[in-house]
Amino acid sequence: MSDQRWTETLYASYGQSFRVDEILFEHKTEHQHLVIFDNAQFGRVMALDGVVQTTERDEFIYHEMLTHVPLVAHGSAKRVLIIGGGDGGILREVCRHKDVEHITQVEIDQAVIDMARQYLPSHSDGAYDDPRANIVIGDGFDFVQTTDQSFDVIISDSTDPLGPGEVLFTKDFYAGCQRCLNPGGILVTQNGVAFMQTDEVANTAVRFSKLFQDWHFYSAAVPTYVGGIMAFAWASDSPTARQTSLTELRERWQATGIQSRYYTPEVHAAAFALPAYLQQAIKQ
Ligand code: AG3
Repeated sequence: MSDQRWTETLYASYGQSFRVDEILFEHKTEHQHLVIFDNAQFGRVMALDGVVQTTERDEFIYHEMLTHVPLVAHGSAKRVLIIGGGDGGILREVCRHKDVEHITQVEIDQAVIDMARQYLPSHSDGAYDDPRANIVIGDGFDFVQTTDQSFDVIISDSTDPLGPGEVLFTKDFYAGCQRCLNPGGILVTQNGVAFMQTDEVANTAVRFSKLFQDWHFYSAAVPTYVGGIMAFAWASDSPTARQTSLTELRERWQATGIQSRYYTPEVHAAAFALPAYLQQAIKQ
């Protein structure tokens, strides 16, 4: 048995460690270090620059919550934009919504898509071949500033705000998203592990409060985004989408016919309840 270990370096004084059972892919340049390895507990793990991006065993929690919460709350989304998300997990979940007619995904790096299709095939699970999916290799920040398309739901599945992912947490990026949201549209973004990265949540709150009529956060615990609950940011000019009643959520979810492993209408409604330390952090 291998005794090689991989340790996350996202935080200076604390980090989870995995036994590396087999390295399947490694790409190391001056700027980037991407690794995919097998681990008995979490299956295949993909890490970028010392940060776990996704694992086979717990990815469903993150991908279901970042997809079904905005889509079910919207209720009639036809056009969806995904920023990042090269592993295909979000695309897979969006494709499960039969009423969605068009999906644009803007991923900066074709290599991430190719690698994920090869080494993490259950993430996209064929979604890259869905005729509704339109894949753009490019910069998500530029896309939202310049596109003449508009969308009902925008999902930002980014890395942490370090390096190339940083622009996807700026006020200008959020303003770009607002620019290409249809009336009643919803933007959701991954916003870091709330306890470990509380400043990220606080910063987004300031930026959203200047732009959107309604904004808030919701959460889910994803084991390999270690340190407690992951925060997802929510922004919309619809004051009501976030307040959709449980009865309505149940009806809509049942109508999709989707079999989920984490998302339920009850989890959806409860996910917007925030612990007091977060309420304080986002208070304007
Ligand atoms: N994107 C979010 C990774 C966040 C990890 N960061 C952390 N633990 N704070 C993952 C891409 C999944 N499609």
